[in-house]
Amino acid sequence: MTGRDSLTRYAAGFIDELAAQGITDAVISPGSRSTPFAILLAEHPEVRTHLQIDERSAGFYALGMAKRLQRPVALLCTSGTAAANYYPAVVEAHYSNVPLVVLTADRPHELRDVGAPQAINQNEMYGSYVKWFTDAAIPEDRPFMHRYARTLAARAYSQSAAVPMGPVHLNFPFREPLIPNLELPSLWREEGTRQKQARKGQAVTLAEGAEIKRLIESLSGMEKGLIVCGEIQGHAYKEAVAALASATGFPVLADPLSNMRTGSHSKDMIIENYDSILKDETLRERLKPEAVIRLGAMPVSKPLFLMLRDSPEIYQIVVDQNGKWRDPTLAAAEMFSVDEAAFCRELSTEIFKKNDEYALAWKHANQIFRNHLPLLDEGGDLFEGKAFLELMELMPDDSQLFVGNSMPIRDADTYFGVTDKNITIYANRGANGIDGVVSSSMGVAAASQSPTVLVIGDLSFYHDLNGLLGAKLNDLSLTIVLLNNDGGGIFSFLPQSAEEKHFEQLFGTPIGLDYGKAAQLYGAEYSLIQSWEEFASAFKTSAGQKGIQIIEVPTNRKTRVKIHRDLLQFVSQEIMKDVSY
Ligand code: TPP
Repeated sequence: MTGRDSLTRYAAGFIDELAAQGITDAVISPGSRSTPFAILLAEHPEVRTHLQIDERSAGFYALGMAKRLQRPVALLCTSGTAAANYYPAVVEAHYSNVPLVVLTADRPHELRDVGAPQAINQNEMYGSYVKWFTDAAIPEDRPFMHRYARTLAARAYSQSAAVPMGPVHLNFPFREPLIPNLELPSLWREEGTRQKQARKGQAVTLAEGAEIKRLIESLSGMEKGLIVCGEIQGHAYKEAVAALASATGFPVLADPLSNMRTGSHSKDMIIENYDSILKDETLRERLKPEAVIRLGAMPVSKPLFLMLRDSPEIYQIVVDQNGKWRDPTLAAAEMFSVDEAAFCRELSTEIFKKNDEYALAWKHANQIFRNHLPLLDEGGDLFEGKAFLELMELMPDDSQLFVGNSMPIRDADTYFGVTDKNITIYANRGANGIDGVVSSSMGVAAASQSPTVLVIGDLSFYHDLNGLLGAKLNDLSLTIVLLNNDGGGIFSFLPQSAEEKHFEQLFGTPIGLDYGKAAQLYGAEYSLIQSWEEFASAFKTSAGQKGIQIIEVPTNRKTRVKIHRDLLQFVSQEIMKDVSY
C-alpha cells in the first residue's frame, strides 16, 4: 500500500463516519493541505459541499446552517492563518451553542516550528471556545488506525451535538502526496455495516423505548454475550447489574474496582478470573463473545483488552456516565453516556434468549481456577497474590481496601474473589501512578468510619512515605500491607526483563530500605512477617488499633513470575481437560 493509498483509506474512513453520524453539509475553503478531505467530502454521496473563499465568512456560513439544522455542520480549511479566520465564528458558536465540527489541515510534526511555509501552531488554537480538541495522528494504513479515524469522527459528532451543543476542533496533519486515490474500491461503508453510535443524556431518554428496542434488535441472535464491569462511580449499580446478568444470561466479568465481587447482591454470574482464563489463547478464542456490554471504566485486565481490541467484530456497547469516550480498544460500536444502573435496569426488563451453555463454560473455567488457588505458596518464598486470598478471609464486613498500582492491583484482580462481605475496593486508576497512594488511602480512611486497609508495593510506598504524617496530624487509623519485593516487580513480567545488562539498575531498582525505621519515624506499629500464619495474627492484632499499622511481607520478585506463570499454565490445562469448549 502506498502512502497515497494509506492517506486515502484513513481520510475516507473519517469522512464516511462523519456522514454516517449525520453530517450532511460541509463548508470548504480552498487550500492545498486540506486536499484529501476536500476531495473526499465532494465525492461522498451523502454530503453536500458549500464553497466560501474567505474562511471568516465560511465559519459564519456554517454557523448559520447549523443554527437552522440543529445538528453539526463540518468546516474545512487549510493550514496557517486560514484556521485563525474561523475564530470569530467559533466564539459565536460557543456562546450560542451551535454545533460545528471544525477541521483544520496541518503540516506533519516534522515541519512544525522550523520555518516551513503556512505552518502556525494550530494546537488548541480556539482555547476554551471548543468543547473538544484533538491533534489527529498521521494517516497510516492499519486496521486499528482505520478504526481510529472512524472513532474520531463519531466522537467529534457526538461531542458537538451533545447538550450544550457547540464547536469541536480536529487538527489533521497530512504528509504529501495529498491527492486521494479515488480508484480504491469500497471507500464508503457498505450497506448494513455497523457504524459507531454515540448517545448522550439521562437514562430517561432510554425509557422512551426506541433506543432499548433498537439495542434489543441488535442483540437478538447474539447468544454469547458478556457484561464487562469496570470501575463505576456511586453505589446503586450492583443490584441493577446483577439483574441484567440474570435477564440476559450473560456472565459478568467484574474488575475488582467494579465492586461487583463484594457485597450482598447476587454473585451467581460473576467471573473474577477472566484475566487468567483469557491469557490462554485457545480459551480466549473459544470463549470469545459475540456481544459485550461494557459498563464504566476499562478493566485493568490486559488479556481482556487485547481480546476486545483484536476482535472488532464483537458488538461492544460501552455505557459510561462520565461521557469521556473511554474506549482504548477503539472498537466500541455504541457509546452510551448515561447512568450505568439506569441503563441496566431498562435493558433487564426485556426478555432475552439465554445461552446457558456459554455461561456454564465461563463459570466452569472460573471455578477450576479458584479451586487451584489454595495450591499457591506451598513452601518457598511468600507469594504476593496470596495476601489477597488472606485478606478476603481476614477483612471485616463493612471495610475498605485501597490497592496500590503496579502488581497489587493486578494481584487483586487475579486473587481477590467474591465475598458477601461489604468490602469496597479503591485504587487510583485514572492515570495509574505509583505516587500518592499512601495519602489517597488515608483520604479514604478520613472520609469513613469503617476500617481501611492499604496494600502497596515497596517502591510506591517509598514514593509517598511523606504521606504517613497525615495519620498523626489527622488522628487516622490505617493498616498497611507492604508487599516488599525490593524493587519494581512488574518489570519482571515485561520484555525489559530480558535486558540483563540494564535490568536491575534501570527497572528492577532494588533500594534496600529498612521500613521498620520509617515506621519508627512516623510512630507506626510495625511487624515483619515470615509466614501467612504470622500475617493473619499481625492483621488480627492490628484490628481496632489506633494509628498506622504496617505489616511488611517480604517477597521475591524473581520467583513470583514463575509461580504465577506455572499456575496459569497448569490451570489452563485443567480447564481444557474437563470441558470441550
Ligand atoms: N512513576 C510514577 C509516579 N508512576 C508510575 N506508574 C511509574 C513511575 C512507573 N512504574 C510503574 S510500576 C513501577 C514504576 C516505577 C514499579 C512499582 O514498584 P512497586 O510499587 O514496588 O510495586 P511492584 O511492581 O513491585 O508490584
